[in-house]
Amino acid sequence: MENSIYGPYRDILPRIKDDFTERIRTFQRLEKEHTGYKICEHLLSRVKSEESMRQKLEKRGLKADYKNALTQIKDSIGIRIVCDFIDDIYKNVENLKNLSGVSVHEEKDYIHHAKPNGYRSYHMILVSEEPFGDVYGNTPGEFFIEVQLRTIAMDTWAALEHQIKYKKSIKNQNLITGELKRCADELASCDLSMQTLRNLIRESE
Ligand code: 0O2
Repeated sequence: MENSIYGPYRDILPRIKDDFTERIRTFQRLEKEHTGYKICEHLLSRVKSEESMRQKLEKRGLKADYKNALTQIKDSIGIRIVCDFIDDIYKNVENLKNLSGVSVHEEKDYIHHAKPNGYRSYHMILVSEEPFGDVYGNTPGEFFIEVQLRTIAMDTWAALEHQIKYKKSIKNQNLITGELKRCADELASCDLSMQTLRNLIRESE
């Protein structure tokens, strides 16, 4: 425990992650029951690995301790919601905002405002009230949770781009980056077409 970057929170963070994930799965289940449509294709969650957290703290020039890991870095708990359609992303966002004891610390809409490299996703940093003491000594405590929401197409693109970003020795970087951007734009166009098709199918039902 003493060696963990998360100190006394090492075993608490996975519990918060699991409880919060269950709350998401619950509103997604209710949505399906009410409308007949699923709003999530799949969901992933993780506590940031010790190594990644230490690297991130070092990169930011911060002391490697659990207080910084839980307050200065806001993605110690990360959840990714992958959806079939763009509208489903915004339905999940709405539901997340309606959860009790949860507030939005930051949100970035990289779907309407894609990154220059073509990256698209909806990012939220949430603050969740939890039945554990936080680093400030408050109980219930407040804990950051990062939620990334994407379509399957956006997720596929991000996975490939992530691989390339970390392969520093790759040849033809510029060509690959340019082609990736083109793919991102084409996938975004497909996402829009798929959304339109779904709307048409629903209207005709
Ligand atoms: P990892 O290893 O995936 O967790 P911050 O998280 O505050 O350091 P920033 O830039 O302020 O970073 O936040 P932003 O833009 O919301 O990005 C946070 C996360 O989104 C990243 O986490 C990535 O997971 C993902 N992301 C953002 N931009 C890109 C991109 O261009 N390509 C891909 N594939 N993923 C991206 P980390 O901590 O960088 O990495």
